[in-house]
Amino acid sequence: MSARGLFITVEGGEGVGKSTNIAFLEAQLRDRGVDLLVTREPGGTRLGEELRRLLLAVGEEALDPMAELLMMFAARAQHISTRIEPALAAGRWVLCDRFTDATYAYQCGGRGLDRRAVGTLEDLVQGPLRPDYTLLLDAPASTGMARARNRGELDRFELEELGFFERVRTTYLEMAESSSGRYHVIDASQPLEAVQQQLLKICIELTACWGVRHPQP
Ligand code: Z5A
Repeated sequence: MSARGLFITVEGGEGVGKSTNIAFLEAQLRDRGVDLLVTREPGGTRLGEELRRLLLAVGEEALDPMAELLMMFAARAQHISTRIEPALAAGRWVLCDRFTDATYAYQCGGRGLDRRAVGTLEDLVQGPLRPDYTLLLDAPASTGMARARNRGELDRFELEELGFFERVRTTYLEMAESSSGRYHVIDASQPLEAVQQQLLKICIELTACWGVRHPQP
């Protein structure tokens, strides 16, 4: 039986560079022989992608924050049972663009929902599953918003005001502060080359510390 894989999540406010840097991390980890599943939340499965479409759509009916929270966890339940757990159990590493820390940041920090409600759903849906390692790409909310707005049409979250994204950032930084070593915070307001130099160091350290299990032929 293969050893369990490493579960890495990448977090941050909008436009901090998650997609750009996940592509970089993926290439670096694969180059070092890591058998990797790259995925995202909300999404990663057919159901999850369908829920993502509904969550990001700018509709006529405002989405109730509790409905939004439950949709995030419905997508997560499907994602964990059909993709994340099987990959980790087979010894593959999982690199996930956002996970439950995003729920604490957006639904609790941003929308003001009770952390205990999220904690209850987290235990119910995930059991003991938690990320092993979390990279937080941190930048002032205004920097991320400006980058995202340069890309064109805005989704339902991207239409939120600056204060919403400032609360999201504060919540992420509080989680990083109180997490015992799981978080690694990177200053994502630096030029991309400087961000990626730090990511490269992390890839080297992670593959050295955790060992790389090559896929079975
Ligand atoms: N959400 C939630 O509420 N609760 C949850 O539990 C979960 C999610 C899981 C969709 O997520 C929404 O779901 C999200 C939170 C919510 N909404 N928001 N906001 P998403 O991750 O798909 O959405 P996003 O945060 O908006 O991601 P994004 O817009 O794709 O941004 P990004 O991936 O972080 O950035 P990027 O596309 O890589 O970079 C943006 C631009 O900046 C691009 O032109 C880059 O070339 C440029 N860039 C990147 N890095 C740099 C640096 N260092 N310097 C200069 N320019 C840079």
